[in-house]
Amino acid sequence: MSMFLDTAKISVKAGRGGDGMVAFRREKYVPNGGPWGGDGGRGGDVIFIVDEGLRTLMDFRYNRKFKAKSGEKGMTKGMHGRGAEDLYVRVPQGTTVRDAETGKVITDLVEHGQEFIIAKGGRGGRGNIRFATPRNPAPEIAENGEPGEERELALELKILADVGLVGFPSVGKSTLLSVVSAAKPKIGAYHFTTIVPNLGMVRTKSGDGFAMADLPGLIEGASQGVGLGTQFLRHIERTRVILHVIDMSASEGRDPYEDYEAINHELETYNLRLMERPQIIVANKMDMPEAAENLKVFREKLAANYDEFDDLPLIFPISSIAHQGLDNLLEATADLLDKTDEFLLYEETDMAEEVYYGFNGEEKAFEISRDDDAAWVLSGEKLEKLFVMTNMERDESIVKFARQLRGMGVDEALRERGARDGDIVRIGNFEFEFVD
Ligand SMILES: Nc1nc2c(ncn2[C@@H]2O[C@H](COP(=O)(O)OP(=O)(O)OP(=O)(O)O)[C@@H](O)[C@H]2O)c(=O)[nH]1
Ligand SMILES: [Mg+2]
Repeated sequence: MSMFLDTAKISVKAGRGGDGMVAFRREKYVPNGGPWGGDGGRGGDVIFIVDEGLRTLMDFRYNRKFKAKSGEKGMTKGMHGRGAEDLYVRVPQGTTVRDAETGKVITDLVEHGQEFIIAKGGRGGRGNIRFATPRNPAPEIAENGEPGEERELALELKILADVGLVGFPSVGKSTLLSVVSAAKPKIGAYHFTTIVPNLGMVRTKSGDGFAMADLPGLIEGASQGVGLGTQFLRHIERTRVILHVIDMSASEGRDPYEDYEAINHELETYNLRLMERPQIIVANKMDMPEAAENLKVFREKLAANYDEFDDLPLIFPISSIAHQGLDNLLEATADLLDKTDEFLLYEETDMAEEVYYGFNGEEKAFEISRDDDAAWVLSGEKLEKLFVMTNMERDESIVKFARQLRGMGVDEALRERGARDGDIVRIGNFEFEFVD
């Protein structure tokens, strides 16, 4: 995976419910049969499904809009319109879905096969059969279908690497990945050779397997966006173990221990939880002449900064180029992975509280404002939903809608605000007169 696309903005729209039907039974010699119009079918949902075969969000680059089909209209003879099929959208394991506007996390999709209804299809409108009453046996009324939910989403994918290689540029992270896995990352004697993470599958001698990612080099200020900055620190968020790679030969004239502290400082600044992950120190480039002496000094400095009761972090001296010390490092990494639980990325309370169907109690029923021409303007999610579900071409539907408004307390609220008989009331581009 040389290219790695890890964010995508998409829009999803569930199918609209089919409109209910107004129809009457026509029988020979019976001038006015009973109502016979069926309900509309439900609109299709848009459903995310996790597919572990996908590794990137690349597909979403070309395909950003997902729309489920509408339900069919109700039919005569009381037959229901057919419901639309749901639209399944495959996403890679580890996709985080956020509301694009608020940035709130809607869901984290982690398990293969996991499904999540991201946009709920509209319910079908009721046909006129359903409105028949003893007093009105032949109603000319039917509902329009409910609109499908529509949302703008931001998808994020963090590499599902178990182990992340972090360190300054050119310390040998990619070289290490290339000698312990089949990955072929670019290696170079210049900084920021790696600009997108590479993932490799590692198998230890004793048979354990894990995924390792080399990450672009960090530098001081990375957590504030310096260098390749936070966009890559994000990739470490899902790793359970961090291998902190250090150039022990100090080939660039830096001090290995200062490097070690500087990187930890960036991890800490970016997100405290990164420092909760267990770290193994990888002392690389031990094939170089100065390395052994530097390692001795490094150990002393490390010990001096720890209480005698604290466990010192593990240090593994290796040479990626000479393939030395690798087996021990990998076994120790696998052991540490065994002992480390997955990190919950978001606290439960960060999740958006959302209910996916119908009207929910917290929805504000309606709001009243005034236009420049003094007309009263009604808005609000619940009211607007009722409005679009009303067939405004039929008097009976309008009467029903008026009754629903009264039931919601709209009339009373208008009166309180000073509306008078004959004032214009507006919903969208529909107008009617206020009747007191
Ligand atoms: N002597 C020696 N050189 C090494 C060793 N490992 C890597 N190098 C060299 O160090 C340089 C940088 O190696 P990379 O693997 O590209 O380093 P990196 O940490 O991935 O660098 P960035 O991607 O730029 O952050 C290359 O010239 C490597 O050949 C080692 O064990 N010994
Ligand atoms: Mg690299």
